[in-house]
Amino acid sequence: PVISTADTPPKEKTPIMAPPAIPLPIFSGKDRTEPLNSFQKAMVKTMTAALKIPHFGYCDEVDLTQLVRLRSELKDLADSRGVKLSYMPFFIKASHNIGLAMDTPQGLLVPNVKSVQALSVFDIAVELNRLQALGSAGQLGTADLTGGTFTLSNIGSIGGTYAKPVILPPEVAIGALGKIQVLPRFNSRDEIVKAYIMNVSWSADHRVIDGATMSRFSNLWRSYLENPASMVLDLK
Ligand code: CAO
Repeated sequence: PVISTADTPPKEKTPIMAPPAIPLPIFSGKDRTEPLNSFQKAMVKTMTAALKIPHFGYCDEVDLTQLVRLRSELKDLADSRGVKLSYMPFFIKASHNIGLAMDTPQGLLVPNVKSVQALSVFDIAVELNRLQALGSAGQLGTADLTGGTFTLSNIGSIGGTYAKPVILPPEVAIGALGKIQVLPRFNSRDEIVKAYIMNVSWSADHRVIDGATMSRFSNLWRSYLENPASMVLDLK
């Protein structure tokens, strides 16, 4: 069909913006052999050991609408104390030394926030800021990189909705967090509402954890994040 445009108002001219300066890849056409650094060698060893574990996967979606609102209320307060408050401190608090996969200039590193059970969300944010600053400077040491019991991998801060995370031995479970998306969902009155949805993908060692245990854990973790007020009540 032909759509008449006679009645449509003339389009406003959009100002021409300079394109963002993104460095273009350089194709030399030649192969290059690069030696692995010590962090990359450790990753090869750990991930090869990891795939000897019989993994099972379990995915669910989490409605973060209330958490998104809560964080926006707290973000400026944290900023005024010199601390960046992302969603990670909440994700970490809702689950114990919690490791977090970190994309650093040296490659993938997994430092951990110790004794999460004794820390407030703000304390976790302070610790996360410290680990991120050390990670970016390539200064994470053995104390921060060992002693984790469970890992969370926020791949959604880069992109992607679901993942199939690989367990970091000798841990027995890991969770990957997808990007938070604004999506339509039904509320309890059957109305369509705007919701902030994030998918979580768990992998667990089936020699130690069965699917029902994983599911019960995921339900509890999800319930804290979907009702962040309950974290204030229940979690130290
Ligand atoms: N969906 C949407 N937005 C997200 C998000 C998500 N899942 N995760 C983070 N964001 C937002 C943050 O809220 C923040 O927004 P504001 O500027 O509004 O505060 C912004 O993205 C930047 O966050 P961040 O990445 O600096 O901080 P973080 O605490 O969320 O994550 C860290 C820290 C270290 C987990 C992350 O930087 C990182 O390295 N992620 C990659 C992990 C990875 O490589 N996993 C793969 C392992 S297997 O190879």
